[in-house]
Amino acid sequence: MLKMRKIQVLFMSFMLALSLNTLTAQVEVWPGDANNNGEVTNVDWLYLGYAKDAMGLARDSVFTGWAGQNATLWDQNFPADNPNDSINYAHADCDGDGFINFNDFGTIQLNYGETRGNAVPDQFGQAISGDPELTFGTPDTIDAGANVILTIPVELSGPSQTPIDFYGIAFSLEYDQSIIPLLVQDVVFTSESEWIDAGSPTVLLSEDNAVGTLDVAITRIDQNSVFGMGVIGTVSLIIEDNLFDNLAPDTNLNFILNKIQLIGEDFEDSPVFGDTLLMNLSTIGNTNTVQAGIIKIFPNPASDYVDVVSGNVEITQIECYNTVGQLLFTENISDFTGRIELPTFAKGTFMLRIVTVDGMAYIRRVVKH
Ligand SMILES: [Ca+2]
Ligand SMILES: [Ca+2]
Repeated sequence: MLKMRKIQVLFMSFMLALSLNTLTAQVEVWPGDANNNGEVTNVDWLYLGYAKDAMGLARDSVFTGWAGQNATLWDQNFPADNPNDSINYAHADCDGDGFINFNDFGTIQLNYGETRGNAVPDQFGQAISGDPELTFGTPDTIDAGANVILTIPVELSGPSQTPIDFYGIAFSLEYDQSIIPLLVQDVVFTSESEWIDAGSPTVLLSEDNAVGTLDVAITRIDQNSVFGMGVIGTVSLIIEDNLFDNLAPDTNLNFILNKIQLIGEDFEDSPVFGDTLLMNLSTIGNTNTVQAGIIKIFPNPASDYVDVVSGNVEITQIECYNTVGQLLFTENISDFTGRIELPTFAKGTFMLRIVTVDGMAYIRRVVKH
């Protein structure tokens, strides 16, 4: 009888262990939250890049809505300093089909910015002397006419300009949301570097104009990092017609690079110094080819013609471009005023590049209606 009781206890213990084991093999996955911190951000993009092409158990249904999904743990975990903190690959299979591929990157874009209860925001290490830095390069001149664009390179380098081990990077570009909406187009980031060789499908951009933030993530997907340094992309601003008329000349246009997470071959993230770029509109005007408020055009919008009037310097030439930068015509003028006839033009927006005798050029946008 006693022996029977013992066998019963043993059997129940076995069943309990079995059910516990089954329980621990299950996990709740929120589609897009690849690092399981409760929010979908550009950092999740790095986890997908690292785990790209891995395979495991599919969930019962392929579902990408923002709701917790039951999943079975995969065999693989992301590397972590403390094994207890390691995150299972099941979280990176955002759509639950058993493969980590570009569809999962799409799920991050779908659910970007979503949060669930008990979210623990992504952590960004504090850089100290000797850590890599992400910096703004020198803004390029405004190339009047063909492309009325201000470009700012973004560069990544190790301490004292040494190469770094690069697999992926996530960062945020912050700007003054009260000024940027005055530009024709929003802030654009283009990843165009050969040394990181990330390829366009692996670049995430998510802009939030309300708070003035552009989140960027770039990751390789081949499980091999590269050693290098240099430009990783370019921030571009397309300047609004009368930005220089509407804003005080001493207005500052500021950009900040922060919330940076850089990972290398071993998935270890290293703290990275960010950067701040303070640009003064008057500086942009002086160092480039645009100055504030000296040239006026009217009427604008226009139907038949536009008059261009210079306050104190003679106009020598007016060039007219369409919005993709094609030169439509050039008018030679030797006067303080000039008239541009528009009757043969289709309705739309045109850019005028007005050159004055002192060699300056001024950009004005004209709308034909
Ligand atoms: Ca996350
Ligand atoms: Ca998947």
